[in-house]
Amino acid sequence: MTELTEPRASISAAEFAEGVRKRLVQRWGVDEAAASPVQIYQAASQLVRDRMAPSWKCSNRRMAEGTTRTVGYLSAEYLLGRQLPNALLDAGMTDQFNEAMRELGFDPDDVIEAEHEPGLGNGGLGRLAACFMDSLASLDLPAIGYGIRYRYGIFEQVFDANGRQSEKPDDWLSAGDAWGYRQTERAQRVAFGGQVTEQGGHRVWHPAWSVQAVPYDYPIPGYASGRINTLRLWQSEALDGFDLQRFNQSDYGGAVQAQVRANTISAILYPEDSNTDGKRLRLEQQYFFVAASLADAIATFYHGQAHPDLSALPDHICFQLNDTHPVIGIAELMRILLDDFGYEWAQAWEITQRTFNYTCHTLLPEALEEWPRSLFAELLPRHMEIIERIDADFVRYLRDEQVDQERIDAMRIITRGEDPTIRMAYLATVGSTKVNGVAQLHSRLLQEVTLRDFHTVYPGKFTNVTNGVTPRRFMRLANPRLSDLITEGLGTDSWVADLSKLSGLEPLADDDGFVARFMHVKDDNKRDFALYAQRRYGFSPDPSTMFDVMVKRLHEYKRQSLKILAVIADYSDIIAGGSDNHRAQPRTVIFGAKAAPGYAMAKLTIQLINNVARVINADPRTDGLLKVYFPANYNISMAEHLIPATDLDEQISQAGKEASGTSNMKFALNGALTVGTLDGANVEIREKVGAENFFAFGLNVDQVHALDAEGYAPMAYYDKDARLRAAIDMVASGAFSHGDRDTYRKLVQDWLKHDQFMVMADFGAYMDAQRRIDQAYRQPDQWARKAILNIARCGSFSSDRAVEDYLTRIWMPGTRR
Ligand code: 8GP
Repeated sequence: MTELTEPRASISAAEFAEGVRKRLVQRWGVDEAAASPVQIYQAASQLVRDRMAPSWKCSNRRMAEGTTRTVGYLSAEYLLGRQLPNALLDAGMTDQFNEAMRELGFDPDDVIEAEHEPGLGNGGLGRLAACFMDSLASLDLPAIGYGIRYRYGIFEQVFDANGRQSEKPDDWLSAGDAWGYRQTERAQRVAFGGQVTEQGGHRVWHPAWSVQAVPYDYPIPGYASGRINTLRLWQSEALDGFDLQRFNQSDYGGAVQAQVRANTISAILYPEDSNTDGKRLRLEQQYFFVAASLADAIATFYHGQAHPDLSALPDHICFQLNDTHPVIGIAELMRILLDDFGYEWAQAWEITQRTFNYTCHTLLPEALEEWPRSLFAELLPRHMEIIERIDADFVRYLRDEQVDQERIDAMRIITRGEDPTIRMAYLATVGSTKVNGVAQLHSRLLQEVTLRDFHTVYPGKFTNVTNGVTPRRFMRLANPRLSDLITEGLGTDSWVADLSKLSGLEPLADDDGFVARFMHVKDDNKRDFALYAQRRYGFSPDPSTMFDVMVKRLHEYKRQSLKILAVIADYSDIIAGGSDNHRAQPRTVIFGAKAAPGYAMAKLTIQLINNVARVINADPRTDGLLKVYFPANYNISMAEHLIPATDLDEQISQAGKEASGTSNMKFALNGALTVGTLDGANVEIREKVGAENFFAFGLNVDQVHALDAEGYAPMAYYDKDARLRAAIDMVASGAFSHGDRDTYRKLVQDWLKHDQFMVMADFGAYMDAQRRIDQAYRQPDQWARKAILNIARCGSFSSDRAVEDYLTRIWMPGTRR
């Protein structure tokens, strides 16, 4: 399949096959003739894992005993994607695996696809965590990722006959866990509730109940580095799981009550939190994994010491807080230092601040977590006291700095008033050494808007690290054809570990032979995707059309509605037999998006997209011109098939709302061109690839602010723009709801009356950009040239570079590697 070289492992295909056979017999008593692809996958994974074990042990020992500061990544999400292909690549066993599978009578792709992808995350932030874990190991840096082993990951999305989203539990462990090692002896007790009393001048917490946090360790192999780091995911279990007495009294429910309660904590990712019970559960989850992780880190670096010198903790490990979910860790470390080890407040605070750093991933005020004080005090009374003291000290500090009272009130960690809340982003900012945003524009806006007052008080705290993506998964594994071509073009495959080498491709953008080969690669990838879509989803996009793709979480700020309105406007033009200017450029528009289960507007948008697709695809007038598909359940595996086949990538959020985006990087590195607003990392991508190789459109941040200030009136755009009117009228008329004019009324009303994210204002510019895109696409070799330049100039969007930036700016400032 691929001609690329890998670090070669000393295993032959025959040995690989034999190893699989042996495990099939040992585990299930079957041979290959009787085995299912899932069993073959399990056996192959076990073999790879077993072969990693010695290096893993060695990396763990080097981490615990070495002098290099370990990175502790604290994240509620890890969107890992399938493990087997990545592990095979890193261990240099892909070829042997492929051959062994064929020898056993299986298609290697079927075995790879038998793995149920662990979807232990929601979106960008969770995938970023997975990319960083990969890069840390590949750069041979000691790191440990901490998170939760959710019993059910991100929900499985299904569409009903009306195109509406519903959610099914993601039972990712149903066939067993091929990669996680249960580590019962490293279990930690995590306590909740109760009271705090004063005893001999000390505050003593008497918790009301506890659970056991049991870790499962997942290997994170580095690419060609030999290092295997650990992702440690905690599972919540009851301390005394089963009450035999109650069972014997026929109270069967009561007998497992503690078990059920404890299991709930790690049951699902992001429980719905519109009510207090949901909120409490989320807070329990956060404290659960953070408390277990801190205790585990101390056990790792101070193994068995009765009087550990925790002033050296930040020299052993620094914790990166991946957004606000783990921020309770700041109060927990304070509690450990004060209560468990008797440190004075000042020293404890100094240690804590040196141990933590915080990454913010959003600009939406509503995404910055706050906890009701009452709930917090009930669940974590001692932590509440600690946060009160942190808040009081902070206020004193601000007064000393002559900050005026109004600003002090605005900055308090605990809000005033009737229902006070704890602002976790503020606690994170005060309690960390460094705070970073995830793209230049985002970091600037954090400093100037979202956390402006904090930036004024602590200017040195703030920095930027632009996100990155791993070239192993998103190029080398997802796009073997392009990878082969790049390797041939550069004469080496060292780019896989050093993506800056892609710049060597730049001259090849003018080489007709190379350009032609690139176009072949893209065509073949599109054909592959068409086959995959046919097999998997039952639709078959025409590879001779432009593949125009928008995949990401469904959120109003990301503006899927802008895209679907443009599609409807084109459709309306087609059926009106209008200007055939754009009709010369046939397109296949592909959406992928999950909406949060409680997010009504997002769900309505999904319903609209599905119904627009239904109507357009059934209308023969669109044949050969326009088709729209929305495969359900977008996830990493779908991304790996779709991104390499994409011609045009849609990154059309309202400027100032998308913190960074990372799919924009994946698409550009796979030779898609971007149509995008000047938002998040789009700005940097455009700078790198050159304005002529990027289709920018729409209002920039300053223009958005100005329009807001002067009073935004979306209706005016509707009145002015016939294309927009045609599209909205069509939705309102019931064209996509079997004639029912009510179905999308909320959406239509919102567009015309409210339109928080200025879809109307950007519509005209967006349509114009699409016409420029049509023009450009009609010169395929010029388009390909632009795509090659995108690849050649995007090497800095590797997560290896991002991790290096974290290293020099945050984790080990002053060091150069
Ligand atoms: C995302 C941002 O939306 C995206 O722009 C960025 O690329 C990515 O983080 C990685 O930095 N943010 C989230 O995923 C996020 O805020 N998730 C919280 C709701 C859980």
